[in-house]
Amino acid sequence: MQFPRHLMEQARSFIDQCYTELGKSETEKTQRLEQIEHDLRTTGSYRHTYEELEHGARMAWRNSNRCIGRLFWRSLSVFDARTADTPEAVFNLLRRHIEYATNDGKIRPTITIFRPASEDSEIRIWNHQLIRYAGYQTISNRVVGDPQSVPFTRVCRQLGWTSNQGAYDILPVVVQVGEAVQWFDIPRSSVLEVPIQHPHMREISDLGMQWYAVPIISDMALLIGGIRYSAAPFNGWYMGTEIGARNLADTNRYNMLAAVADAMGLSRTSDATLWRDKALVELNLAVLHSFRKKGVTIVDHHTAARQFAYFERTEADAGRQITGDWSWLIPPLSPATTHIFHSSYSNDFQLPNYLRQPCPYA
Ligand code: HEM
Ligand code: NRG
Repeated sequence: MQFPRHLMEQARSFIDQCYTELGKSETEKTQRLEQIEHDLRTTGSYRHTYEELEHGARMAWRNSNRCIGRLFWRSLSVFDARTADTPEAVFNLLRRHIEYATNDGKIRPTITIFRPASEDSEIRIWNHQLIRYAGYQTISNRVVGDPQSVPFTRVCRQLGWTSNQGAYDILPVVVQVGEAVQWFDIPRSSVLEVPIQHPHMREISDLGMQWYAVPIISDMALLIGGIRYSAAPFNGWYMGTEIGARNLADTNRYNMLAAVADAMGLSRTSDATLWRDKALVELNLAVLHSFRKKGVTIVDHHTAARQFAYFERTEADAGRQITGDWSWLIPPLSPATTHIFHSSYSNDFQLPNYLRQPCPYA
C-alpha cells in the first residue's frame, strides 16, 4: 500500500493545533503523531480519539465563516456515533440527538458524528435538516408547504412515504448506509414546534403560521485532520430572522408578507408605502415573541451581532485570525444597524470545517 502522505500532512496540522489548544505536552503530541503514522502505514487510515473528535468539531464550528453564532463554539455537545452501521442504528441515534438538543426548548448546541466515509462506502443523511417541512407541487403549478423541499419530498414519496399534503408536514428522515437506503418517521412527540402569534395583532396570529424549534443541518460533511465525516448532523438555535425574514417571507418560500400586510390593514397599492418592510418587522416580532412565550431558545439579530462582536474580541485575544463570509453574516433585516455591516472579514477557508457535499439523490 502506498503511504497516504497527504493524509499524514493534514493529520499533522490538525494534531499540532488541537493538542496545543488543549494544553498537551510536546511529548504527547509527538507520541500521537508517531502512532498515527504507524496506523497510516499499516491500515491506510487512522481513528480520532474522542477528545480529538470533540475538539475538532468545535474548531470546525469556530471556522464556519457563514455563522454568526460562533461565540458559543466551546459549548458544543459532541456524540460519538461511529459504531452505528445500519440505517436503524443511525436513526435511533438521530432520535436521541433530536431529543437531547431540543431539551424541552432549552436548546443545546449538539453534533452527532457517524463513521467517516471510506473509499467504498459512506453514511449519508439525505435530508437537508433532520426536521423540515414537506413541499408539494400541485396540478395548478402552485406549491403547498415549503417550496424548497419539493424535490426531496418527491424522493420521499417515491420511497413509499405518504402524508396528508398539508402546509407543515414533518418530512421523514432518509438514511443511507453504503447501498442501503431507508426512511423513518420521526415520532410526533420528539418534534417541538411553535405556533407564530403576534403579541397584540390577532389577525397575524390567525394566519396559522408555525415553525419547528431546532434547525439541525444534516447534509454537510465534517472535515477533521484529513478524515471526512459524511454524516455529522449539528444544531444550535435559531436567529429570529432566519424564520421571519426568510423562511416565512421569501417569495420562493412561504411567501407570507402580503398576507401579513393585509392582516395589518396596510395599503399595498404602491411599493413606496413600504408595506413589505412594515410587515417584515411585525412578522419578526411575532417569531421572537412566540418562541419566547413557548420557552424555546431563540436570538434576535441585534443580540446575535453583539455576541459575534464579543467572539471577534475573544478570538483576537487568543491570537487567532478570525474569518467570515460578510454576505452571510449580515442579518437579512436592518443589516446596517449591526457592526457587521460596517466591517470586513477575510473569507479564507480554515480546517477543521463543515463542507457542502454533492446531493446523494437525483
Ligand atoms: C450558518 C446562526 C450554531 C455552523 C448560520 C446562519 C445563522 C447561524 C443565522 C446563516 C444561515 C442562513 O442564512 O441560512 C447560528 C446560531 C447558532 C448557531 C444562532 C446558535 C448556537 C451553529 C452550530 C454550528 C453552526 C452549533 C456547527 C457546529 C454553521 C454553518 C453555517 C451556519 C456551517 C453555514 C451553513 C451553510 O453553508 O448553509 N448559523 N448558528 N452553527 N452555521 Fe450557525
Ligand atoms: N437558515 C436555515 C438554517 C441554517 C443554519 N442556522 C442555524 N444553525 N441557526 C433555516 O432553517 O432557516 N444552527 O446550527 O443553529
